[in-house]
Amino acid sequence: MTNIKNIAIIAHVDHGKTTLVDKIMYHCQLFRENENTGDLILDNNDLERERGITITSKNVSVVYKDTKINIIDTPGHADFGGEVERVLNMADGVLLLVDAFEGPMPQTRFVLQKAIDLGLKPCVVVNKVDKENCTPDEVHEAVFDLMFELGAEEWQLDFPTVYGSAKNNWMSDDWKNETNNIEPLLDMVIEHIPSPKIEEGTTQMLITSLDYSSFTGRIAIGRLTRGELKVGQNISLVKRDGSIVKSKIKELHTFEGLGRKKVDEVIAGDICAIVGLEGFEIGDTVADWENPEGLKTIAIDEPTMSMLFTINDSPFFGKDGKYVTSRHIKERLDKELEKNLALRVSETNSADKFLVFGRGVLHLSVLIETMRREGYELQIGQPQVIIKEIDGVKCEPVEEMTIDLPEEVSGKAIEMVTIRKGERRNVCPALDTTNRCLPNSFDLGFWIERITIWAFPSHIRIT
Ligand SMILES: Nc1nc2c(ncn2[C@@H]2O[C@H](COP(=O)(O)OP(=O)(O)OP(=O)(O)O)[C@@H](O)[C@H]2O)c(=O)[nH]1
Ligand SMILES: [Mg+2]
Repeated sequence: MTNIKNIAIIAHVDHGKTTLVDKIMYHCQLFRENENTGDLILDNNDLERERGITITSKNVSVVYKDTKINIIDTPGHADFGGEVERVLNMADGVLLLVDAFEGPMPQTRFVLQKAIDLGLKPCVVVNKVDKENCTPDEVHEAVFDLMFELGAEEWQLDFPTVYGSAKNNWMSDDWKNETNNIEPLLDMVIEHIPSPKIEEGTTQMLITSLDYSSFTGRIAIGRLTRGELKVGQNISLVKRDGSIVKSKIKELHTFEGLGRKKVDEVIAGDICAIVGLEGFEIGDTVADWENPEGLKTIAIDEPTMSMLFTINDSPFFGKDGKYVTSRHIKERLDKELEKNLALRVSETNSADKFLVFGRGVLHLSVLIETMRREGYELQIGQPQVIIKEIDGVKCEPVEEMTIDLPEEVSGKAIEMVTIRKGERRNVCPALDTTNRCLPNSFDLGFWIERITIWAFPSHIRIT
């Protein structure tokens, strides 16, 4: 049996996850010498490439020293945090990337908390040590403090660390000692990430992710924790509510390199994709036909924001797109619901209007832009935050924001934040960083005024 390691790469947005996966793939020779595949290979859809961010998590696998390493590249933006949380269920350990200049950021905390709670082994990568004025040792210490604060157990606090620059293709045990490859990182994975624990018993696979193909329909993805899966096997699907639906496996795939390979059988511990299951949802368990036992199911994020999608009834009707009717829009939204898990759509009292709920402005804007490019024409309303009542108290979603800017212009930023009911959490003059916690309604107006802020002769970054 081949040895398997399942790892997820987690970090705050832009700390270099996808760049690192590129380098791992090159090192493990997924490409021919003369093949020029470019950068950020996994950020493969148009919007990901244009925005330079990862939107959906992706699975790839490489072979290093006779071990198959399944790697899950995750998105760093907070709107997609729920997706990271879900896919962590497929991993036995995480590579936590931290920028050697910025140190741990809000999303580092969020994803690390989830990994610790799931009992995953963390390995730390202090990345971007090529940046000027970076402080890798302090960052390492800050990561330790953060883990301690988040309630990590002793074996998790005893994490190994490598330092390096994913961009410049090197990793090392000591950041002052530059190497010429990323082997120290791969060796760390082999040595410290536990192999999947396989228990005795009948087939069990938690569906943690899904894919969609217009030929075969929805594809269930997860890690086989127990037993085996074979093509043609009859299985039971244990639904979230405990009910059982019988089904059959048409096709099985495991991850190989950048793609998937059709296989006849999957061994426990490996991550696989199943084609042909009827009516499954994320969080269902694929289990034995006769003695089905469900696994603990997983939560799906609730939406935090809504927008009204309407047909274009302005004088510019039909000028921009070719799909313009409410039937077109409804069909497209229904199709999106098949694969976009955090999305909800509700009909309104008008047949031309749909209320679309999502995880944030970025999440919804990605959908709108994708639809526009596909030739849909629609009007959208102002985004509205969703107010939820918890124990009789009205609550609204909050976001954390970090602003980096020189002290002399901080007054204006503080004023803008305060007007929008932002609450100041931390001001850190040494790093020129102002860190605030804001209600979600904040960022709607702020995106517009941000353009004004850009006019300052300084650097401002909103995360
Ligand atoms: N200086 C420097 N820049 C780096 C390094 N690694 C990555 N970058 C740059 O950081 C930017 C973000 O890199 P990505 O790999 O897209 O980051 P990511 O963590 O995948 O981002 P999201 O998926 O959007 O969360 C890119 O412009 C990279 O070129 C590094 O080691 N040093
Ligand atoms: Mg990425």
